[in-house]
Amino acid sequence: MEHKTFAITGIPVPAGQPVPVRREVSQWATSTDPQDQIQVSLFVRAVKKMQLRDPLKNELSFYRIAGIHGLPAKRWNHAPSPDGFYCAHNTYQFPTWHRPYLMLYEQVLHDIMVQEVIEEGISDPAIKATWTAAADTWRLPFWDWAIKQQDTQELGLPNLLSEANVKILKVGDTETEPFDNPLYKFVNRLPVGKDKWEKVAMGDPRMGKYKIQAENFDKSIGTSRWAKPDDSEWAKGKVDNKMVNENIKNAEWYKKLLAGSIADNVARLLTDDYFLDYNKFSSTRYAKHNSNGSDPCATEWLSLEMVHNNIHMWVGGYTGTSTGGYTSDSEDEDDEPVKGETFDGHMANVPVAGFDPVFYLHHANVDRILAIWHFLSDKWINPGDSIYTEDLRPFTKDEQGSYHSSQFMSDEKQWGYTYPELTAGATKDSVKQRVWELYGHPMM
Ligand code: TYR
Repeated sequence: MEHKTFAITGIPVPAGQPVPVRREVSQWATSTDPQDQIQVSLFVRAVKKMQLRDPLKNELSFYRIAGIHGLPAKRWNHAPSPDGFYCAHNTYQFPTWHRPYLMLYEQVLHDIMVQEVIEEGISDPAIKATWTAAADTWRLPFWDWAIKQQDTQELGLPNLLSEANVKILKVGDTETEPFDNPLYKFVNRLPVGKDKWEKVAMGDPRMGKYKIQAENFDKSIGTSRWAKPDDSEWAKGKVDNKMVNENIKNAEWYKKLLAGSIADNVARLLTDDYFLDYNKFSSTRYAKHNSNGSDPCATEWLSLEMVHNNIHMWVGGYTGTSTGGYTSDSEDEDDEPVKGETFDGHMANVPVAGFDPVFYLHHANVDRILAIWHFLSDKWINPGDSIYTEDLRPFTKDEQGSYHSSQFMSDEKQWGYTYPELTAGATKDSVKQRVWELYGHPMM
């Protein structure tokens, strides 16, 4: 090998400790536990530092990692050029491709916490040890969009994902300070000279060749949610989280194939019917191949990917005419969907979805549902299927260019993380009970 590739191994589990847990973001961010508060500060600061890395020089910058998913459709990690985009959608690789993608994001953030935030910011050895221990047990939080958030007591985004400014601990301190929230939106910058930044469009020609699918994303230097692409503020990135929250609350399934609340559908995905077959559970591909009428039953349409698709649209925003959508000033729940208004946002478009920082917390919840399903079903991809051993490009497990494959992706604990429901001592009964408590009885 001429070049070393990036070894995605998961964050090491600290010696003698249980496998660390990916936490539900709204509980974690409002926790009064000192270690949680340190972790929130480290996480927010690390995301910010990653966003400020030079996208032209650093493959581990936020721009380049986000760009693995879709645009700029550039080679990453010496992998062969993507055939279109690297990301896997409408295929049975959908859940397993996104698993090492999140592990990469998590691992890079952990490295930034330890090597930059702590190393540069703390000199006192005892405080440094406390903050390092917090970083080593930190794992990427998940946004459970099916339940009411701890801080708002409503369905929708938690404050950590919706506020432009957040209060976090000062580095190495027990006092808080206000911080420009990198999870609210991502603004793409290039360093030009010492301390000077130039803001560049996410699809700037200097970033490489690609085809734009949705209009006006080549003009955006900041990510948007429910914005109007012809609005003067579009380029900066306009975020309307009230619209995100209303759409999540209304759960008007954008393809009208699903019905019921988000929780209903998550509960249904975690029932016996779905424990028989990985394909049926995992991807929209199944419905495409197996439905034989215009009104197939829910079990043919409902898949993990289908629920996930709808969340993308409700966070990003989409045009009211075809699908139904609600304006932020509509107080009345019974309001008719807006007609003829054009909304858009990064999360609603595959080529640019990874640029919105909410993407990774959304996908952590998708990954969690996958982990719970695997625990309850003991199923995985059929070893006879070709995707079982196929390379999950561009993700390598060592520095010699060996790719991850779906075959070895089933046990998240082996990769150094788990979820609250699946910690030591969990049994199928305890997990089913917990699913029941969280999501209720599936709609009949
Ligand atoms: N394209 C998907 C749909 O139409 C939604 C989606 C958007 C999925 C962005 C993934 C993504 O990254 O259902």
